Amino acid sequence: MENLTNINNLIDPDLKLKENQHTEEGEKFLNNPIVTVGPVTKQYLRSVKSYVTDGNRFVFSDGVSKVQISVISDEIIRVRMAPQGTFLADFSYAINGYPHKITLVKFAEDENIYKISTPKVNCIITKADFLISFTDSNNHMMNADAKAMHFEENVQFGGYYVYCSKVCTNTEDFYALGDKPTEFNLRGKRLVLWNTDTYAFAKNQDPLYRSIPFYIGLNEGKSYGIFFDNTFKTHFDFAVELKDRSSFWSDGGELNYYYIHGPEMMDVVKRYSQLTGTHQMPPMWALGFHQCRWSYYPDSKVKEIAQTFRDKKIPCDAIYLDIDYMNGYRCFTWNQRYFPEPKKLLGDLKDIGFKTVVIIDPGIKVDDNYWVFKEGKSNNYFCRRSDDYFMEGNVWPGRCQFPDFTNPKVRDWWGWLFKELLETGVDGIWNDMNEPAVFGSGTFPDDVRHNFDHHRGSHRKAHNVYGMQMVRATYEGLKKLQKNKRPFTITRAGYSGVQRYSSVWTGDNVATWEHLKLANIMCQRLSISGISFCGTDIGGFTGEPDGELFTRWIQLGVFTPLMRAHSAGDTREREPWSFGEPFEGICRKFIELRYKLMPYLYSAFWQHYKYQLPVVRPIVMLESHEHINHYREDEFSFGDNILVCPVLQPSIHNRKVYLPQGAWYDYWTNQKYSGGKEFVISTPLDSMPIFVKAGAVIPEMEVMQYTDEFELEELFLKTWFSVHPVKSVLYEDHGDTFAYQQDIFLEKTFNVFGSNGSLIIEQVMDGLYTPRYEKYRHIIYGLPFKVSKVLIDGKEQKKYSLDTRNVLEFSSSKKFKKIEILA
Ligand code: MIG
Repeated sequence: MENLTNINNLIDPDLKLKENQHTEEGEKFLNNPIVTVGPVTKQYLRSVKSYVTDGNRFVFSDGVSKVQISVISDEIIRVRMAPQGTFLADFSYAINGYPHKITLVKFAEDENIYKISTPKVNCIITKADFLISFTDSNNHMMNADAKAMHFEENVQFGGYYVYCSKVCTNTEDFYALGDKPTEFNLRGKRLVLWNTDTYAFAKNQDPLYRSIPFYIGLNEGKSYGIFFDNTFKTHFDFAVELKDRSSFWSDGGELNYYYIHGPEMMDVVKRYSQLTGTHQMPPMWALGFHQCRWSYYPDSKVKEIAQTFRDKKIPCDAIYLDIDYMNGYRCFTWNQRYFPEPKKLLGDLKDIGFKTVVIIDPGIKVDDNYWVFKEGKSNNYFCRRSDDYFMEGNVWPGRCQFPDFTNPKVRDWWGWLFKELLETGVDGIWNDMNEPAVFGSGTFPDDVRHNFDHHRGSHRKAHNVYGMQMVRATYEGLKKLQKNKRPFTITRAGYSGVQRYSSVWTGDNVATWEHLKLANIMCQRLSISGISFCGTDIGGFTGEPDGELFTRWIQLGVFTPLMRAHSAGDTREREPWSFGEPFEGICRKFIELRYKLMPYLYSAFWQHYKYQLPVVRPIVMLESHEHINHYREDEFSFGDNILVCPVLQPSIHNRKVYLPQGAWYDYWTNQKYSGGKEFVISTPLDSMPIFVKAGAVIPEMEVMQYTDEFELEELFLKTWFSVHPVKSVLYEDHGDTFAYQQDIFLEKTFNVFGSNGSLIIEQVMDGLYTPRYEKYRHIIYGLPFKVSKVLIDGKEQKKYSLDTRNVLEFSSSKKFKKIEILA
């Protein structure tokens, strides 16, 4: 398989690039032959002639074109270009709000430049050639235009192709951009964002299902981000055309981007999340194990699968119904033959602790006897072509029409359609095919019109947000209908900001070891692209995994925020027991681990929601200054304190694992490591490399078969000794309501301090929630001394145990303030 980035090397950057807009169904590889035509027609900004200022906004003009530069916060600067001097209406589906933290904006000018400064960033505009660059407060260059911004008229549709081209140094690397199935470091790649249904996608295939026009540049240990908020088909080139250039451009819309300052990569991601929002707290059950299949039917089969989980004592919270539960694939209906009594079925599943998630696609069957079609038709809710014909296309139900989810009225209508499903007992909604996918043609033709929240546009403009607006309609509908209960949604397509409404999965992957590696990379990439709540089809959607591959995938899945096994209907059975022993037992052990770690994962989610920290954090984000880390893509940090390295190859007995600087403990053996280098770790099939940061307090719960199986009597707090102070967070709330947004939550911080003869654990509590359990069971590892005394809030605790490995155990009240363990 050829990586077409090489072919792209040959293209002269100043020639117009043309490509076919749509991928044929089934077409696999970085498809669209790129044809070069015609002479240069691009117009570049010329020298700056004048400017006006308006508070924190500055508009510069070359006489015709205008550029607006706005200070969004001390660390975020927005740039917009109007080729003919008129800006488009300012509207964005991605932006959730501005951080509003502007300390002081200064404006200065000399012979050659204008300079807009905040305490953190300078934006410099050269007068002679209109080049824009960004430096930090020490005047260190972070990001600079290589050429003036430019544009090219689109005669057919109106508007402009818009281009921005940046200097790229030979030490600069690139990250993020959503779901690309390629190396983690994007330097040397040219990529396109155009949501595409890509069944059995291949490594390097581009584009896939989601469009996240946000990337991170990392140069000499310093990071910045560019968020190109443009919903048209966008293009990114990271030193492909020219080794000293990175560029981004779009087939339409405004050249509108945010420069996001770091210098830490974590800061860039946090600030991107401040702009585009984070996930809400998911219902706790959604962090459990999910079992999916295309499709489980009839109802007896669904019950049998669910019951087998219980019989075999393999924890599971959710089971999915794929398209066959519907009547002729009509959304919001039930197949009478396979599911004659859906309410009873869902009730029975609920009785044994199962939540049920059902699929809903965007295509609505053209059928005048079908209420959803009738309502949509009579209210004029379906998409139309340029000359007002309906947009019709074939998907699962046959001939379909498609709601225009970019119309707020349509979203509202769509939201209420879930009423009956919820009354029947459905707990979550799975949105598929929302790129949107159409059989044969791939997607809608370009001329289809959309409301775009009253900012009107053709499908060229609305395509990349269609799926996001569908799942938004779904999420908002569920939220209204369920009142105070948290909705659970999962979507395939999305645009920046989709995380506010949904979790995502990476689409139709393949049961190969290469795909297991891609699964790991893609979740890390999505995570630093603002989408923490993501997962992959565990086991691979198409193709047949063997027991070993499936087991290794379950192990990785424990550490992906969404843990869902799924498979296509033409594959053999694919449940955790399908491969027999020893695989079944090992899968159970790892799914149990997921449940043990639930309080930890839930706390990591809180840190995402509240502090914009991604749940999964790649090594390069932890240690950007080490150049070799720019290429690491296997190991990652799961929350603050756990580092994992999945096993990604068959029949290996050990693998190299890099541990970042500081002390680490092997989760299984408690062996201590001093990080900052690689270690060879043994990897028998029933294990995987998991390390805990020294000084961490990891909260764990007793294994349950589903997240609310019983009330906890105590919570385990596992602490690993450290001489350096370390802070850990434990977050608790109702698990399924929005009360946390009214301060009904409990955030606990544990501060651990160790020395030669003592270990001190302090607890600080914030919030109004009271968990039901009363006690902590403390387990302390790695103590370098013999314990002679344990004090809890100054009082001696006589009851404790020490095992032969010097592991200390004792109980305390959940309200303790200070524990002292003394030699
Ligand atoms: O055309 O609903 O990615 O997860 O099982 C295939 C059937 C449609 C594609 C999804 C997959 C799902 C399947 N769907």
